[in-house]
Amino acid sequence: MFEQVKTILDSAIAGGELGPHQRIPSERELSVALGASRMTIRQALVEMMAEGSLYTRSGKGTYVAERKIEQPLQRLTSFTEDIRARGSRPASRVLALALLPAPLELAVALGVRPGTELVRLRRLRLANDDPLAIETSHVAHALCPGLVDVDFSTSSLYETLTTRYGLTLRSAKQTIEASEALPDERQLLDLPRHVPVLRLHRLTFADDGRVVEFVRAVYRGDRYQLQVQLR
Ligand code: 16G
Repeated sequence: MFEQVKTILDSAIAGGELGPHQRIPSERELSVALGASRMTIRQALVEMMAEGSLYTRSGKGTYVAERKIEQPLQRLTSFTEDIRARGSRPASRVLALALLPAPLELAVALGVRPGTELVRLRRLRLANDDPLAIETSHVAHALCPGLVDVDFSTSSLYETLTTRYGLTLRSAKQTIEASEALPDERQLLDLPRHVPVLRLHRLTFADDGRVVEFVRAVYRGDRYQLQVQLR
């Protein structure tokens, strides 16, 4: 029975009858309208909250969440491209942009000697001013001298690497894990309690096979959906 209630609500959201940030009817109203017990309604709502299609505001009711951002995994895309593709406005809050000598782990990942100068760019990524992800990118400074002077609040890293430094980004190796958010990540992402995050690591390669970028990213689990086509 609760699966049926979920299906009805899911289709109302998919069909646009219930739009993002719209308050849904109360448990009591839904119970009357759908002829299901309040316990059944609650079970459906709890599951939909866990899936990220609904959220609550304490004391104010239950609301429809924004549609998740679909990141296709078969193509190498940037955050800017993913956000623009859904008609939203990408931006960043630059949390750090500095040079650092490569510690061993990063040196191994990027295929450079430990101590090699790297650019480290840590950004809070926003779509229509909503925080969605924290990304920490590392690029060998020799590949992109002057990158530390770029204003990344509006610029795209991939566009900059391509147009200013002539690097053609060709492929990437990415790992994805579910995880709990750390307190500072939770705060930056404005993450509701109990919502998990996705941790992504990406090694991005140029067309000549060189590693260009090593990224550690934390994405809001309630706002992201990773899609892959299996053949
Ligand atoms: C994506 C990439 C990231 C890259 C960024 C560039 C992950 C998992 N993926 O988010 O590696 O640095 O795009 O975005 O982090 P930009 O060109 O909009 O700056």
